[in-house]
Amino acid sequence: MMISLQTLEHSFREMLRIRLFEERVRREFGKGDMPGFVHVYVGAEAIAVGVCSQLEQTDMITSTHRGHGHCLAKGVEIAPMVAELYGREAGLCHGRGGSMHIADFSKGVLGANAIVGGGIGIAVGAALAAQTLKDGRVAVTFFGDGAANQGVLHESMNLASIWKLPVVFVCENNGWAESTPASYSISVSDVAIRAAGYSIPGVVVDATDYSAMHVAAEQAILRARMGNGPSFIEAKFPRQVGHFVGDGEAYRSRDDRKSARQLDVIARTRLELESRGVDVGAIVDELGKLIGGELDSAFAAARDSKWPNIDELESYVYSN
Ligand SMILES: Cc1ncc(C[n+]2csc(CCOP(=O)(O)OP(=O)(O)O)c2C)c(N)n1
Repeated sequence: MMISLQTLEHSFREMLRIRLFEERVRREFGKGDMPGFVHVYVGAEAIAVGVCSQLEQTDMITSTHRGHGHCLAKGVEIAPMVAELYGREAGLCHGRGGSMHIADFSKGVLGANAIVGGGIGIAVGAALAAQTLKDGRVAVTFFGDGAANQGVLHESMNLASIWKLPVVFVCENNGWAESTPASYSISVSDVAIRAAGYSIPGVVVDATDYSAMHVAAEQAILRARMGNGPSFIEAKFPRQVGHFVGDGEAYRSRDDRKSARQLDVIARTRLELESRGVDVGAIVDELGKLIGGELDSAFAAARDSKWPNIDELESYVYSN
């Protein structure tokens, strides 16, 4: 599957931006002053970018505990995201959320969610709102293979199907739910098979192949946009890093971890671009400086910025 060189190069830049962000988060987390647990999106970049680069700003997404990549791909700005990671008032959620609860309604990000599967029903509700208002928006929900075994997915797929809601279900199957292998916990070879049980088209995509991911997302988004109802994409890739930053993965063999790292979408896309004549080294240098500089100032500013006032602990937690 070939997509235009321009699209591939643009998407590579977006994926690299996420990778640079996450690598920095991993390093900075090690310093010990970032509160809570952090789960990075390393290795899954093609999924967020393949989908979100084809959405409008007004389209809506729901995300997971591993949500930085979704936010960045949907246009959320780096500095207030980093301030949120540090729990500061300048953060997107005024520091009330942290890594696992970043939301930015102005960009259509209805929230990361620490409840596994928690975003699925919200996206279906958002799709119902769009259908009722006839405003042409679509909703996308990202969730993991672990979340695929949650009841809410099945109720959501059924409702989305009978009402032909403009929603795309995107299962990010990295082979693991914390320390539980998908091969143990999922009753079918491919989660996408389950979509047929709800008369929803389901496809399996190799998420280390950017072009394949882009094309699958394009078809599903178009179908939703045209009013033809939901689709299900199972994007498969091997988990390259621990479940959370600091996870030693004692439950996983060295060989498995090594082979996962060899199937990296950034490296694969780089080779594809080079074979089509692009000077990728120049892009890597350019973005390294540009995003590196942006990250330097975002992390410095976040660490220097003010904590929320304890008297306002409950502000922004509930709507007025
Ligand atoms: C309802 C619920 N059950 C359990 C947990 C604890 N937990 C956090 S992440 C996780 C694994 C999720 O796996 P998956 O959905 O495959 O996403 P991944 O971390 O692999 O991206 C679990 C069990 C939780 N946060 N919420």
